[in-house]
Amino acid sequence: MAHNDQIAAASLKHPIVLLDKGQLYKYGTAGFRMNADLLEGVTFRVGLLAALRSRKLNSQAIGVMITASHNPAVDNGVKIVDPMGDMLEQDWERFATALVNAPSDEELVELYNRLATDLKIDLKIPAKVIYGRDTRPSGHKLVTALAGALDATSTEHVDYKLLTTPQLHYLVRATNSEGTPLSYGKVSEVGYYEKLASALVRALKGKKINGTLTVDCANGVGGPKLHEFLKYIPKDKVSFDVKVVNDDVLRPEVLNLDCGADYVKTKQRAPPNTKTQPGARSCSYDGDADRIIYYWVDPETGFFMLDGDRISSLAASFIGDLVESAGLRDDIRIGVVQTAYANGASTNYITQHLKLPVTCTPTGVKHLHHVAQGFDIGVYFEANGHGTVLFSPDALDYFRNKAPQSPAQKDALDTLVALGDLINQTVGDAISDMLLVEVILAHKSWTLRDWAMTYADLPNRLVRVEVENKDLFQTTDAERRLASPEGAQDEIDNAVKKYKDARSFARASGTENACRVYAEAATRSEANELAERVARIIERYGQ
Ligand code: G16
Repeated sequence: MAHNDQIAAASLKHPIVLLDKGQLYKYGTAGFRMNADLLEGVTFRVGLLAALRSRKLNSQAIGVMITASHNPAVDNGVKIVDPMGDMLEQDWERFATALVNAPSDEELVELYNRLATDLKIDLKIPAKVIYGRDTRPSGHKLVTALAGALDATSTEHVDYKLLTTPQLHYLVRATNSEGTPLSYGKVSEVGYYEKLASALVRALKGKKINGTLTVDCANGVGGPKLHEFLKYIPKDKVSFDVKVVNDDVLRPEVLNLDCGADYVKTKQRAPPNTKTQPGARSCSYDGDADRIIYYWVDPETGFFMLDGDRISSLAASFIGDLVESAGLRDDIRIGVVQTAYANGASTNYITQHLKLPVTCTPTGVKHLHHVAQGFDIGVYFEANGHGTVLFSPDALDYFRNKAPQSPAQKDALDTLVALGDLINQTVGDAISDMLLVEVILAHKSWTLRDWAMTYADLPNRLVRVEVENKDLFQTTDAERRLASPEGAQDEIDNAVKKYKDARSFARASGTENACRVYAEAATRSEANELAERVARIIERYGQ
């Protein structure tokens, strides 16, 4: 059978590390993610699957991103991107898991061939994989392992080197749609910048972006990429004053260290090393620039955060108003997708004030993205700042081709078309989401304080709990309840009953070796107390 000897020989160079105590590698919330020392063999095997996937999908390009995003610098990760820039189809995650856990090179080759047969894949047709990595030094070694798998399977491959995760998603879609009526943009990093810059001008329609925006790039790949993007904004048309901070990619150990979106969201404070004017607009990206959180700090109010829920409701409200102004309220279905981490106040605001339906899915943008695709306009954000807005091809067609009945309708339709280009349609994208927020604030002439006035968050707290075996914790009801271990959910329910307007849940993280506990309640001290109580319950059951 084709490639057997090559795969076996290459696999010897990138051996899999067998995990202790018979544990298995798992394709988690965002692919395989762990200490980089364990990932060389994993990445090699992911390369084999990417090659199979490309051949299964008639030689379309498949993406592979090497990143551990918000995790510490010693970790890394690898995930597969499908042809339209979406995350790998979930059915295929088990094939990835099976290949990665094959105990020997012989069994790996055998499984590779069995998958090809079972999935009716013609191993003789061409295959193409494109890939990129974040700034982690371990990325070099993992890229070599990946290329080894692609060479062994005669797969054409393109190494885009350093990229943000959303840039890789963009490039995958652009590659596969090139030359078709649905072309997503030029197939290059420059194409990505040009597309966003041009859409920014069109979406702003001459409105002014006020003040300075400080952007904390988590010392990750977002730093150099944001600097690069800013060069493409036409200065004669848009004045956008950006101060980039935490953009040190030369010292790997500072990646995500006391900065970045995950730090800001979980600690509920600004990165200690960034000094801004009181009340000035700031935002933080995460390590691979697919998440964003806004905030300000001033002596009067202290720290105030505008997270993914806020971006979601801001975007849904603005886009809803545009659809109304375009006279399309009865034609376009807008929906919002959240996870259990969404603040209860945001869900109420969206359902009761904006009158839009909200669906709750398990954590992981792959779940939210899928549900959002069911609407004409699907707005999805996780509270941690990861999300985007999807416009269906029909909706975009409609906005482009509907004959406006008035100048106001034309304005609204033009802005909707521009937003369709400005917003990364493949995955959450910190740069693109930042531009979306800036455009909306400019249109509304809003400061962050005006934005914050739309509703009051319920005080909440997120706690990370290290346990002996996180796999004991299985959830149900979109992760809002624990199905096992038995008795744990009853104890959580009893704890929640003690507090006013309270809610809490626990789940195993799919990217870290830990459980996460979320709690919200009427007051900050109650939310903190409840989170601590539930964390103790999880600690006890996780032993
Ligand atoms: C990834 C996923 C997100 C998820 C986050 C945390 O983000 O893409 O959808 O919210 O992990 O997941 P978990 O709670 O399972 O650890 P990132 O930015 O780290 O790639």
